[in-house]
Amino acid sequence: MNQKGRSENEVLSLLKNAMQKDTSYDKVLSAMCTQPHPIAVKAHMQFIESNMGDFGLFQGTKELEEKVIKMMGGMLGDDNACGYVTTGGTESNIQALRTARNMSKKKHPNIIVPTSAHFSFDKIADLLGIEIRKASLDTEFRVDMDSVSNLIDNNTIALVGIAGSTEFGQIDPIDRLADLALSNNLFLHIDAAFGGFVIPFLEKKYDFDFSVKGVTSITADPHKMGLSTIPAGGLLFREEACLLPLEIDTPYLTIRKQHSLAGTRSGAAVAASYAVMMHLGMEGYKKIVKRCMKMTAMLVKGCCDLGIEPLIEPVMNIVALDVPDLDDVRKKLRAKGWATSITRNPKAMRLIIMPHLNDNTIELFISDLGECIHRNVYHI
Ligand code: 0PR
Repeated sequence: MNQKGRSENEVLSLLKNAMQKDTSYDKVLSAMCTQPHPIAVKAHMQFIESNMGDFGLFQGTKELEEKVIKMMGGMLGDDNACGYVTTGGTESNIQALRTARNMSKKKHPNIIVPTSAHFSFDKIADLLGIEIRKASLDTEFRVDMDSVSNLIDNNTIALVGIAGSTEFGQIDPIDRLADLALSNNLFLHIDAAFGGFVIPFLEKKYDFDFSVKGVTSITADPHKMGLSTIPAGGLLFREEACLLPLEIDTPYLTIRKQHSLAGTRSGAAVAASYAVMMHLGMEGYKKIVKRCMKMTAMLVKGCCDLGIEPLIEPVMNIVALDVPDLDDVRKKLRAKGWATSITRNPKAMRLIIMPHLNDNTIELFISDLGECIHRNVYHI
């Protein structure tokens, strides 16, 4: 740090320079986050001082958090669900499995997740000392039920289903996982970090939430398709009792107990989530998802016209494309400003069609993709 402080203008100009190196979202097809809704930004600024780590001091924000959880519960099939606003999908997944572990009291616990599970589950295995068993997928990248059944043993404490997998946007057969969980007396956690704010608004209906008997907890993130600010994740439990194993005594705070993993945590993101959910309502999110799905269909059609097929018919606004010479094509696209991503197995181009995109961007991307591929053919 400098001995002498710099003027505000100087500092702001340093920030401006730094920001110029950040990628603007215009050509980003690799992100599950997006530009937050303007009302979320306003609310975030308004509550910038609020700390939910000591919510006795911030009763107003605490009430907003309760309302966010109530709205999310309603969206996810149980008005009476309980939980809290986390820092994101990783914290929600950690905390859900921490509850499962603490409730089970098994000495050598294991959990079964699909191989499509987000890497936060590998962090869970390491942090919580839980063995993580990976069930294989079917040809449509849903978890294979036989594989899950075969992995269950006396030390299994929980099953995990993904509703909106990170790489393929696929939804596991949650109803069948729930049957298996119920018959084996297991905790069932659903990772809908991305899909939580998408699936309820799709034309096609999927059973993936608390409306399915046997689902114990759900991760769903306002800071992804919820259009809130970062850091806003959501962790919901069907039963209030599931919060108890997370509680820790906090004798010197204005609150007696705390159940979050983070200590100090953002009240601003809580207010932002409340504001955007109140403002958009179910209808508003439905419109946003409809628009993203329309762009997704447009992208798939354009790619098919180029001879590039998706690995599966997209279930939500995530597309995995079978692009020849993938690494080379992605490099060329990057040189044209496009940020794309990949799936691991099989390796394909992964694109997420978020609300910050528009029809023109999709057309431009298809045209640039065509150019990059044809240039490859020409070189051969
Ligand atoms: N569960 C699922 C199904 C996810 O897709 C993700 C994140 C998480 C859990 C973890 O959520 P947090 O990152 O909020 O802890 N999926 C993306 C990923 O890690 C997130 C992302 C966001 C990636 C923005 C890129 C990006 O630019 O791949």
